[in-house]
Amino acid sequence: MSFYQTPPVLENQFTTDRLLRTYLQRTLGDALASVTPELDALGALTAGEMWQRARAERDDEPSLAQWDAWGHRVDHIELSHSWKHAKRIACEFGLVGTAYERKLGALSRVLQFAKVYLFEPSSDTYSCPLAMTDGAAKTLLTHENRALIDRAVSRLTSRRAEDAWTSGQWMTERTGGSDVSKTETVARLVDGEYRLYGTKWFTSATTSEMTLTLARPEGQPEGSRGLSLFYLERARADGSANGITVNRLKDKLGTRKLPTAELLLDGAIAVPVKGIGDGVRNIAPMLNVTRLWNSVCAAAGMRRGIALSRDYARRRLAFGMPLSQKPLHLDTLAGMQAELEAGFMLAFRVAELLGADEAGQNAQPELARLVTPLAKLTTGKQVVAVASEALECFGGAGYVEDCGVSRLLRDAQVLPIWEGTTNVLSLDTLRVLAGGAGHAALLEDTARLMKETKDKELAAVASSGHEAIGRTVAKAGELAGRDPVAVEQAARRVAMTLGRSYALVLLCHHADWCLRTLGDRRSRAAALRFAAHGFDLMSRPEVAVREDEAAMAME
Ligand code: UCC
Repeated sequence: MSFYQTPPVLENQFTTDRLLRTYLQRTLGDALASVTPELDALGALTAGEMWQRARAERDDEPSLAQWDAWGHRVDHIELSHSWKHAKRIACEFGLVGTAYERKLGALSRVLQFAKVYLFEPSSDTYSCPLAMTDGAAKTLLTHENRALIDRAVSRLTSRRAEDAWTSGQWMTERTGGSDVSKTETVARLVDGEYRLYGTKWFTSATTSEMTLTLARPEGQPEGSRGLSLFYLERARADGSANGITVNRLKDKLGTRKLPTAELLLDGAIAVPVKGIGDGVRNIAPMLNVTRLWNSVCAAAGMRRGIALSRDYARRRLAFGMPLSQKPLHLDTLAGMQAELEAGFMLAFRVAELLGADEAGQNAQPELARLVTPLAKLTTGKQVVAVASEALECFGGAGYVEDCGVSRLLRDAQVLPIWEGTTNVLSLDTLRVLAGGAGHAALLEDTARLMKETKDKELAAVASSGHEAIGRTVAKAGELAGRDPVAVEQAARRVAMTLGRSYALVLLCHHADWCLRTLGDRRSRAAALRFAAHGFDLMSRPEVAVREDEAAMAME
């Protein structure tokens, strides 16, 4: 009889996730019991119906109809079925709402992001509009714009799919996605209301009911301070388009279900969110929330790749035994799991800090400001590497579209790009190091975590992480004072060292808790393995060969 390989099976993604469960046991304590049924249900859905749908409907992509049969410009974007389905699930489980209901007080963000972590890999990137929706609600509340809060926030956080809105975040123009200060969109005051004119070059989830965007009111200076933050709705009160036309949908490597469009704004009516000027500073609350979503979604992508690879390793026989018994394959899976555990700790630490800040308990804004870009840039790189390994775990089958694994890699690749590339976030890290108390807060936090880590080996490894952070902060400060080119050149190594070292210290702390409380040694193994992968990238001498290197880079 011919051989046919059995495909991988996903079990309930909550009940089978040791990392998520031990983390929630430690952080939520007694409150975990009350939310377990909800997480259990979402874990079943994401492994079952949602995952099957995402695979079965992989060719069902959004489409744009610009004209109707009679020649009217309509710009109708038809969404994939899985997106319509995902909206209902997102509302039902309160993927955004959980954070604003605050039933778990300071830990509400942890619960919310546990849901996001379960939901994301089967959502066909519906997590993108949810991230921006969360960011928009947070931004409107931060700026205390009462009229806009009354208009939008209950819709953005609603658990009823019939009422719920999502939001866009329209920042990128042809002039650049990183250097937003060059934004060309103009805001013109016409009969007492602002109208926007310009082109938005990448608008994710273009079907959202509202958006936050940047434009330069006429007469305002160049640069990001002359920009203002605007709120606008996609349709006017009579249902007609709000001066928005869709030029085309982007043909992207991944996130194929996400309708990303180029838009023309031709008199779109918009409302300033927080007066005129300082648009970049005013949109920052949104950026920080979406960067956290990005980090958690990166961890979620790693987890899904590992869950599939692990199941497959038990089924796939080669050279006389299952892959799960092959030392080298186990070593590969262990390396992937170690990266996940560290990235997970980093991403969820940001969620803890945001939740604490929102609940007014033990708020550490300087630490949050520094570790948000660190988590995003660290996990964004990790997920691409881990997703690539996951494909390789399947051999040729992983490279074939209907296997369902290849999408993980294509979707992972956006995570180090949008919401700030690795280099832009590395420069943001330097900006934070130069400007505030972030590094002192980070060292204080790692010192505390280190002290609470009792296992000898874990404590020693945590201590190396703490020391690497201290050395790196000192080196960056010294370079900044002496040689601005050298510090910019080293920015990625600085940021990666801080991100990976902090992740290591957090993981050692968690592993120690697992060891002492549950007698479980697996996170300990993950911490030691992650340390062996390397966390201090600053050992390379900065200088001397700089000119040669610059020449070598370009030729
Ligand atoms: O990609 C996009 C949407 C995709 C969907 C997202 C879904 C994500 C999750 C889903 C997972 C599946 S929208 C485009 C995203 N674009 C970006 O992220 C922009 C990247 N570029 C930067 O971040 C740059 O660093 C800029 C734009 C911030 C640099 O601009 P400027 O003009 O040079 O900015 P400045 O002068 O450095 O900063 C202006 C002010 C400063 O404050 P003041 O005025 O008090 O000195 C900064 O400290 O803004 C402050 N600021 C911040 N504050 C800048 N960044 C931040 C921040 N992150 N937090 C707080």
